[in-house]
Order: sequence, then C-alpha cells, then structure tokens
Amino acid sequence: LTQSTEGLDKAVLKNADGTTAEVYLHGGHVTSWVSGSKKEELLFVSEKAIFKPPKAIRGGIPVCFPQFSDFGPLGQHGFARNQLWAVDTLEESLDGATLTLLLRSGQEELQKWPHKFELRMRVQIATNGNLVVQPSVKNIGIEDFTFTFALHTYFAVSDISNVEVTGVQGLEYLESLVTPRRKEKEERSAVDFKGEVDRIYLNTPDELRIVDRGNRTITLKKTGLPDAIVWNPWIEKAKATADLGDEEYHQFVCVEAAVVGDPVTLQPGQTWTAQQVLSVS
Ligand code: TA6
Repeated sequence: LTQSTEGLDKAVLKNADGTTAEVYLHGGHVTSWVSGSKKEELLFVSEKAIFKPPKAIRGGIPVCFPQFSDFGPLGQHGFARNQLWAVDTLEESLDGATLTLLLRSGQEELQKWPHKFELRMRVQIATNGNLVVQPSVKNIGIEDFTFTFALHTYFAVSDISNVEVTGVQGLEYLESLVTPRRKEKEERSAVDFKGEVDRIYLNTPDELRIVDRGNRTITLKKTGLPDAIVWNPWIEKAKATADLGDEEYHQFVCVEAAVVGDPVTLQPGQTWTAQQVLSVS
C-alpha cells in the first residue's frame, strides 16, 4: 500500500514480467493496468479526474453497485464507487499479489440502502499479464435484497475513430439515448463510433473484443455478468462533464460487464460472484 500524489491510499500490484495494476481504496477502484508486450497503460483515466472522496474517479474501473445507472431509486450508478473500502486480504506469491478490497454496509451505506451486505473486489494480475477482477456480494442480513451491478471499465484507445467493439451481432439492446429507453436489435457485427453511443446489450456472449485498429485488441471475458454497456460520450456530453476534458472522448471507450436486465436477488447468507478477465494482444 502507498499513498497517491493526491493523498489517497492505493495498492500497486506487480508481477515478475513487469505487468502492474493500481487499485484505490476509494471506490475499490482499479485505475491502472500496464501490460502487453509494450507494457502500455490500457485503462483510461481523465486528466481532469477528481481524486477527492466522495467523488468517483473518472476512468479506470468504477464499481457500480447496488444500482447501475438509473435502474432504481438510488443516485446514478449506486454508491460503491463513492465510498472508502477496506483491505480484506492480500495474498502474495511468486506470481505476484492478489488484493481483495471490501465494502461492508456501515451506517452511511445503510442510510442510502437498507440492506446488509459485503461487497468484495478481488484484483489479480495473472502470470500471463491478464487483469482478473472478481466482484462478489454477500447478503449478511435477514431479508432478501436485489441489485444491479457493473464494472464500468474505461479502456484507453489510440483514437475512438479506430475502435470497434465486436461480439454484438443479433443482440437485443436498450438504447439509452432516448427516454424512456427503447429496445432494439443489433444487426451489425460490431459497434463503431461516429457520435454518442450509450447502449445496454442484453445477454451478450461471454467474450467481447475492443479492437483498436492498427494498435491492439483487448479481449474481455466475463462470467456472471450477462449484459454489456457500450458508451462513448462524444463531443457535447464530454463538454458537459466537468471531470472530463473536452477532447478526451477520443481517448477511451467504456465497455461495461454488467448485470442489469435481470437483477440479482440474494437470500440471507447467499453470495453472488462474477469475474472479468482482460487480456491484450
Ligand atoms: O454506463 C453508461 C453511463 O450510464 C452513461 O449513460 C454515462 O452517463 C456514463 O455512464 C457516466 O456516468 P457518470 O455517472 O460516471 O457520469
């Protein structure tokens, strides 16, 4: 554990081949993953990101819990990304370290959402340099609760005009650019970006690709997270977002492994687990 330049606690994970990842206790938030043969930064964090709790960090992997977007009565994307998490366990081995962060329902959380839970984020760099993130939620109360969830990952790209997200052909999606959202069917084999895109693809394949033509391909493999949001704010939304530079929409795409269409219900004592593995080629 170290302190960031902004004075926040963060953990730096390293493996033997020089792959690194950084995780902030604020938000249980992964902000960096440097991997691949070129050891490049593969996650985007805005130059205007505000590292001041309870503000969520703009970029990296915000954890949306217990609500994705406005799918419920809570504030946008729930509150997990705004809270200070604790270190649950740190396992060190020759292959590198695995960090598990924990957000438990305390007074503040219970005021926002009256359900007793433990939310964990296990973050590991695999020996091959993949970034493995395993979120889990345990119901530690005496009544059922229901939630939606997303890993709102911001991927760094050379330029959004070079980017395609594949794995979406034939899928149903919710178009979030209209109110109320409208269900549509994707006819194309890939999503490209010529304006704002904000869609919730439902029941997607467990493998999606973020193809940055002429540069690299990120493969996102997921389990327990059936849906995937694809988002780029484009010009107007970028300008309207205070903690995002006006031109920064060129530099990232969000592809968000999520469970939204069919929310998760946990009985007392039950645990939900999911996994996202990112690899680069
Ligand atoms: O997941 C897409 C989305 O819900 C968009 O609608 C967009 O507003 C984005 O997330 C960012 O939300 P935020 O609350 O972080 O500004």
